Amino acid sequence: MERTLSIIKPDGVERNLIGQIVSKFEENGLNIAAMKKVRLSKHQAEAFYAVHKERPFFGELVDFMTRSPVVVMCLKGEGAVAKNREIMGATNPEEAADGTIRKLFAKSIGENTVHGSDALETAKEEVAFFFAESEIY
Ligand code: YYY
Ligand code: MG
Repeated sequence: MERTLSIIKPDGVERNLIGQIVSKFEENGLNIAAMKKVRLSKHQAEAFYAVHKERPFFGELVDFMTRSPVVVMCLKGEGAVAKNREIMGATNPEEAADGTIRKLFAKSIGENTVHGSDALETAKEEVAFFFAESEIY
C-alpha cells in the first residue's frame, strides 16, 4: 500500500468542489487515510513549494495557495502516487485528459485545483509535512 499527498487548492475549495473531488479518488480505488482543512501561512506555502523557489511563477503560486483554505489529504492505495497523478491530469488543464480533475474543474495552469505528490520519496515528505503518523488511518 502506497501513500501520497493530495491538496484541494483554494480555487477548488472556494467553488465548493471538495465532495466531487474526493469522490473521484474514492471511485478510483483510493482511500482517504487522513483529511483536514487548513489555511496555509506564507511560510508554510514557501516551504512546501521550496523546490520551485527560483521559478518565475513562485510568488504567484504562494499568493494563490495562501488566498483561502485548502483541504489536505493522505490518500492510500495500490500505486497511490501514480494513480493520483492520473486522476488529477496534466499540470496545464488544456493538456489534461478527459475525465481528469484538472480537465473537469481547473481554470488555468496557475489555478489548477489539485496538488499531488510526484514520486514515492516526495510523497513521504509531503505527507509528513501535514500529518503526524497518529492522524493517518
Ligand atoms: O506537480 P504539478 O502541480 O502538476 O506541477 P509542478 O510543475 O510541480 O508545478 C507546481 C505548481 O506550480 C503547478 O501545479 C501550478 C504552478 N505552475 C505555474 O503556475 N506555472 C507553470 N508554468 C508551472 C507550474
Ligand atoms: Mg509538482
